[in-house]
Amino acid sequence: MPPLAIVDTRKVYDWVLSIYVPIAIGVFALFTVLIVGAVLVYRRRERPSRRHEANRLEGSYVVLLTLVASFLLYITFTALHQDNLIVASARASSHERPAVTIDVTASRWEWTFTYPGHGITHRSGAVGQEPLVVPTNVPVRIELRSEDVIHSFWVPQLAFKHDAIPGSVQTLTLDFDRSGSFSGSCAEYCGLLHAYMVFTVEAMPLGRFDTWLRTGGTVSA
Ligand SMILES: [Cu+2]
Repeated sequence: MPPLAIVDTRKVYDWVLSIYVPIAIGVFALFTVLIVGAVLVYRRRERPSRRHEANRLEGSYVVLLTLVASFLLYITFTALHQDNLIVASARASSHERPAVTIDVTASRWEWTFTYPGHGITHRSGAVGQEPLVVPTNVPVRIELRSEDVIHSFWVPQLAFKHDAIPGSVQTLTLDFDRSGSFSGSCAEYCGLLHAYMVFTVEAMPLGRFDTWLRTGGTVSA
């Protein structure tokens, strides 16, 4: 069975979050104002109001909440669908021709980064601190494997996380959109030294990356 391709879907979920967050802040602000306002306005009233029902007002809450919830469900499922389409098209074609393929193997408790055909192997985790070196602004294919248990490849600053599952190869196509140094770690508890399973991503322009690759990883990253 060919490996499953997963492409970068951060932007899709960034968009969903950019809609959820303002709505959440708006609702929070509205109810804070209403509660505080009601406390201030009615604090002097000694006897409770004799009105028990406010059908029109309550009805409008229901309509409003239903509309907001339907809208959020709609955009969430649209994003999920888009995500599936991206994954499906990446699987079906090779239109995302990667600039480089890197084998990333997780094991207790280290990461091994191999650049096939270039004789470069870096290791990070309980054994040391060699970085995962990647070029920026080109598709980078990562073949993610695990030698023992489930681990998870996680780079928080890039908002990317994916499980490494024993017995299968997870093919990821990532686009690193900025240069720099980003810390990563294993995000799935995998045993005693799980906390030591950390690594650094060094993202650099393609030209510098090519030099690094040609010289067998000897130029300082
Ligand atoms: Cu792990």
